[in-house]
Amino acid sequence: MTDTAPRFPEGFLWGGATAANQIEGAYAEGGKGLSIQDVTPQGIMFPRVDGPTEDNLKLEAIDFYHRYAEDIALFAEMGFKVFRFSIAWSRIFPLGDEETPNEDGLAFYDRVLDELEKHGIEPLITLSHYETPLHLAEKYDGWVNRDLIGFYERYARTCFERYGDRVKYWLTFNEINSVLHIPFGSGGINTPKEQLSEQDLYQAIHHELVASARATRVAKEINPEMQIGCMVLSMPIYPLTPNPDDAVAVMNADHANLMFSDVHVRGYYPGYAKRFFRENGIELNITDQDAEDLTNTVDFVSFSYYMSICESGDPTVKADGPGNIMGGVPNPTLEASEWGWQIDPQGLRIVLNQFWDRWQKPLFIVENGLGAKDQLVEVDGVKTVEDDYRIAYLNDHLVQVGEAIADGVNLLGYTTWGPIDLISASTAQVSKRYGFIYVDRNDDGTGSLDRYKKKSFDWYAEVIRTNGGSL
Ligand code: BGP
Repeated sequence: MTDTAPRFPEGFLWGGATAANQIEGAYAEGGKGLSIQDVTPQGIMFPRVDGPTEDNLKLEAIDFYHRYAEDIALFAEMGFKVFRFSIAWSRIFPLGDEETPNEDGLAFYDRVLDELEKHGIEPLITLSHYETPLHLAEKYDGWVNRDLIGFYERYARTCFERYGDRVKYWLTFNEINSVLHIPFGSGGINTPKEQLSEQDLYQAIHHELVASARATRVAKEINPEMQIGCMVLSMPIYPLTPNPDDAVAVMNADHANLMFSDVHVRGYYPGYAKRFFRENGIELNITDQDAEDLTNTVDFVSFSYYMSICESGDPTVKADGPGNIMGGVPNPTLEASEWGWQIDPQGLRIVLNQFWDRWQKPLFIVENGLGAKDQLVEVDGVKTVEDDYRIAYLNDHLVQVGEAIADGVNLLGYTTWGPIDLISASTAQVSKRYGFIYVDRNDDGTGSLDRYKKKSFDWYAEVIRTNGGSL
């Protein structure tokens, strides 16, 4: 590569990413069953309640269910090449364990795909994005129960058969490693976290890994052109000091997360995982069929990236920074967002190199962005948000993505998180905004739901138009 070569390859997939429960609303329309999101009005990190309540903003969200055509047209105006969204499992199988899918739910995603096709936007679909059907959580304790493998396989097969000739890129589970910290939100595990044994947690993880691999096998049977990826929450972990104890702590913390992609890419549990199970009295029930299923490895590895953390081998050092769902020690050299997420553009280059070196599989950044409290203002009679802070965050991160590509990393694309304001997963509020498009909705549920372009809208359109040349 010469200095003048473009940093982003031709055909690079620029776009944005969302999840059904954070945009669709219409929680009880079209035959949809309840999902775990419908009973977590405070966000996925908080305890559940008994049923849907009025204070749960996700029940209406930003009404994408009815406004998808208008929203996709705005994405097209920015020049999106790809749009990541999830299918709400409980729209297709309202309870999760029934045999026949709900046609109304399937037809909704046909319409979304029609609209994307009209604008030449490639879909990227997440099959399970923190949206386990509530019935599966309540009756089976979510992924702790082996039966979920079969239910998920049926759901995945239904989606592949219906959409497999028009959708190339699929992700099996959003941020699959987050189940370590949010067992209900991520794995539909109804047993409260404090009462959940490590044995049950890792058995649940094993079931998800097998289900993911089975989905990959089924997809290839239906249409070998389909590309299946795993999706992990990524976070570079730095030693807090040069003390080797801290470096070992980093290695262990890395392993806890890397295991998920290692199994997805290699098709078996790595040695460090077996040691962890052995030393912690975890005896996984792995059948011969499971071991065989796991050999159906992924085509690419996708991940979210928001922040980095530090780790220390000193047990007296305080872990858990504010707003940090994955634990870790705050980095004294970095600034943080209003929610305590430490901003580290170079960390993205580090993760890209680490993942590429480790797996030599194409990578896909499927979430990155800045949650901020935006102020709607009027400029020349037009309502907008002057979100220079968001432009700076994204620009800095994309410069590092360019560096990683120059390092030789094979990267398929980049989708910002929440190209349109949506309901935040951790807070369940709308005021933690990520979008290029402002949605007039407030945390108290008021607002017209009208859409307005922010300053970053034109900025991102230019980045895409120049294939990164304007960065
Ligand atoms: C990821 C999730 C998303 C999303 C994002 C931002 O963990 O995959 O669903 O919401 O984080 O987090 P938050 O909405 O809490 O700001």
